Amino acid sequence: MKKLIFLISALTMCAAVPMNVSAEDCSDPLVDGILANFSSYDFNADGVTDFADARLILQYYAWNQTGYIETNEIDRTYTILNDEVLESMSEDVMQRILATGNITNPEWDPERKYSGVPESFIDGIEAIDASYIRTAVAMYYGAGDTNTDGAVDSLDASAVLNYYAMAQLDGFDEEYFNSLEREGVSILGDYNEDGAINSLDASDILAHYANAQTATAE
Ligand SMILES: [Ca+2]
Ligand SMILES: [Ca+2]
Ligand SMILES: [Ca+2]
Ligand SMILES: [Ca+2]
Repeated sequence: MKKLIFLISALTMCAAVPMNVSAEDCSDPLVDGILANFSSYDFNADGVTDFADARLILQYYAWNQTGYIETNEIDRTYTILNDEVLESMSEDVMQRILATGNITNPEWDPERKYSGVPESFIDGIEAIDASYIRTAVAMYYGAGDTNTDGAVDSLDASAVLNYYAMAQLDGFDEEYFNSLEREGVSILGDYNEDGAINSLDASDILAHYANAQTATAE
């Protein structure tokens, strides 16, 4: 259980995951470095670098933590690692992760390296590396593009509404909680940056989309 708590706390560290993803709010040389070489973090080689690639880092980390590579057993407390993600982990993916996935590493700024985070949680491929990649992905696509397809449009608005409706009604079921859709909305869904993800964001996204359509038509 201790490991899980660290995993979650690493994901919510400000330096790694700002709620507000504009560049001025979280300029970080490590994030800048990822953005400068963005395609080399496409660990599953599907042509895009997105939150799924950040998850692969978490998966790799969980495997190391639980000895999966040795024993073929998975600690199911890492519920974010669903079967679909597990199946996608091939030798090629691991090689790519080993090549570029260690964002915080022994060459990292020593002043920051030890500020509250144990060294052993930094030098290897860890949750904090996933956090940096997630932050870079969020900055690359920007607020509102919850499905990271490069457009802020009606698909994003309906994903936000779906998230909001579920949060209001029954809460998130396990499948939705583990989904990339939920992850994308939770990170990029606060389009109007008021600290909440709700129908206002959906309507602002639709307004943005309508304006963009009008601008294109003119
Ligand atoms: Ca990818
Ligand atoms: Ca690291
Ligand atoms: Ca989108
Ligand atoms: Ca909002």
